[in-house]
Amino acid sequence: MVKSKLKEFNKICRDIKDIKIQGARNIAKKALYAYNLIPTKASMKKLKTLRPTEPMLMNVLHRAEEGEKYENLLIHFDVAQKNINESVYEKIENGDVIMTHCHSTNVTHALIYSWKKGKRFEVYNTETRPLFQGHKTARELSNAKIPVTTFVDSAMGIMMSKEQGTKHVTKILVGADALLKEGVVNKVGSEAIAQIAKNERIPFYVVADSWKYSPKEVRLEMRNFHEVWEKMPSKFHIKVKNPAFELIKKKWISGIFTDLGFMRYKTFLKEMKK
Ligand code: RUB
Repeated sequence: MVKSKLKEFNKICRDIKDIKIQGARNIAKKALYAYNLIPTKASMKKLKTLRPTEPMLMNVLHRAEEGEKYENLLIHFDVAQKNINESVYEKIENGDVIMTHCHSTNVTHALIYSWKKGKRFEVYNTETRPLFQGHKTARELSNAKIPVTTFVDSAMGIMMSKEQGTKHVTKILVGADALLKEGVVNKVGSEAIAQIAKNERIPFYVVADSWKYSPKEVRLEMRNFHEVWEKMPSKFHIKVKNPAFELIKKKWISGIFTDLGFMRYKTFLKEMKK
């Protein structure tokens, strides 16, 4: 029994480290589950090293360490998502063309909820190289019968304007890894999207659990270049950069949907300071 728990614990750690478990919410939830399997100081230490740039992971582990019950912590994920779903539903209008980037559970769940509750819209999404999390987004939404069109990442300009047969995007919803004083950290490409959105006068919204807030700075994760160029011939000495995330400065953000409701980003930061 203990051996099988250890095996499961180690597998979760490997999967988080290898990005097989991805997205801030999934990582935090799975790490919490792993800690509940083996609630020792050593396992806490190990879990904290897996993705130190994810505040939600750190926040839930810290709460567990402080003695908050596993069941109560788990409830937070669902209650937060329920509140997010309601406020996203309120904002979506029939006929919207909603753009999203990467894969965010907070975003896909809110879109699926809104669709099931009767809102009719379509989604444009990026494929999100190099790991193609956009495929996961497209599959989830399509399974829920939401019309989806996937674009190559570099078509983000075309995606947002009315060119080459595309419709004009009416809203952008992206998830978040970290909610910081200066802005929001999310998948690389997010700030470029936010800047184009500003030019095109498209509202750019962030959808995220408030437990992604961090009062401290967060280092941005640089990932392995093999994700980008798997078998580079050894005769080449080409540097490859693979930044996974970037900061979207708060001036580009039109508003944020969290478990506290919909508000301007500045207001959200004030709430977090209370
Ligand atoms: C995932 C990503 C997601 C956020 C939010 O990047 O940038 O938008 O983590 O996700 P990666 P969620 O796949 O490289 O971890 O809403 O699921 O917490």
